[in-house]
Amino acid sequence: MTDTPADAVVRIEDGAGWRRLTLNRPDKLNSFNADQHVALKAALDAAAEDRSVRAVILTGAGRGFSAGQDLSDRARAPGAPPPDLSETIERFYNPLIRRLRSMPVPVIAAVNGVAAGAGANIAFACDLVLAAKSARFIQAFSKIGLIPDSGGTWTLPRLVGRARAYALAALAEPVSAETAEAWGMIWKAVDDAQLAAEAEALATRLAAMPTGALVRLREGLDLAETGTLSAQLDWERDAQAALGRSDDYQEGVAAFMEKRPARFSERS
Ligand code: T3D
Repeated sequence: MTDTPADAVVRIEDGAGWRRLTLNRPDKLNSFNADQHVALKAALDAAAEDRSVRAVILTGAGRGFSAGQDLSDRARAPGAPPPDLSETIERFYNPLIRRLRSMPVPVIAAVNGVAAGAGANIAFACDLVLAAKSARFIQAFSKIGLIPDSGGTWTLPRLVGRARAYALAALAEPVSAETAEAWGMIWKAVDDAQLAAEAEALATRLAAMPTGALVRLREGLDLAETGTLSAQLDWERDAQAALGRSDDYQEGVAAFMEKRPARFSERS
C-alpha cells in the first residue's frame, strides 16, 4: 500500500494492480484550489509512471465528489479588477482533462456524492463512471454566469445529445445518478454502501485485462468523435495491427486455445 497522511489534499492508496486517488477537502466538497490541482496532477503523473498500476480510481472524501472550482478563491473586493479565468483553465483544468484522457491505464470515477461544475466534467472525462445512488451531477456554471468548462461543452452533447446538454447547462438542473445511468451519462448507479467495493472490483477486473487494448479503445472512441467512417476503418486496421504484435494478444489467444484464464502483463 502506498499511503498518504490522512489529511493530504489528495490521498493515495494502492490495491491489487490499481491505485485510488481521493480528493480530500471534504469541508469544501473537494472543490479545486491550486493545492488540490497540483496534488492531483502529481498523483496522476506518478500513477502513469508506475508500471504496477494498471487502473486508477478517482473519488472524493466526505459527501461530495467535487464542487468544481473553489469559489472562495474568486471572491473580490468592490473595485478590484476581475480575475482572468483563462489562467486557471490553461494552467490546471485543461491539463487535468488532457491528463485523464491520455492516461496509459483506464480511469474509473467513483462519484460518491455531488459532482458540480468542473467536478462533474472531470468525472465525465474518466473512462468509466460509477456513482452512488445519492450522488447528483450539476452543470452549476450558469448559476455564476459561466459556461461548462473542463470539456463539458464537448462531452455533454456527446453523452446526452444537444437538447439535454443545452437544458442541463442552461438550467443547472441536478441529474440524479439513476437518471445519469438511464441517459447514458455514466456506466452505473450503485447503492451508496457498495460504491467503494464496486469501484475496487471494477478496478481489479480492469487491472487483469490487456491494458494496451483498453487505452487504444479510448483513443479510438475519442477519434471517432471527429472523424469519418473511412478514417476510422484505417485507424482500426493500424491499431489492430499494433495490438496483434503485442505479447498480450499472443497470451489471449494461447489462453483461449488452452481453455485457461489469460495472464495479461503488458502496460502501455
Ligand atoms: O474559476 C475558474 O478558475 C474557472 C473554472 C471554473 C470551473 C468551475 O467549476 S465553475 C463552478 C464552480 N462550482 C459551483 O458553482 C458549485 C458551487 N456549489 C454549489 O452549488 C453547492 O455547494 C452544491 C450544489 C455543489 C452542493 O450543495 P449543498 O447544499 O449540498 O452543499 P452546500 O451547503 O452548498 O456546500 C457545503 C459546503 O461546501 C459549504 O461550506 P460551509 O457553508 O459549510 O462552510 C459551501 O460553501 C462549500 N462549497 C460548496 N461548493 C463550493 C464550496 N466552497 C467553495 N467553492 C465551491 N465550489
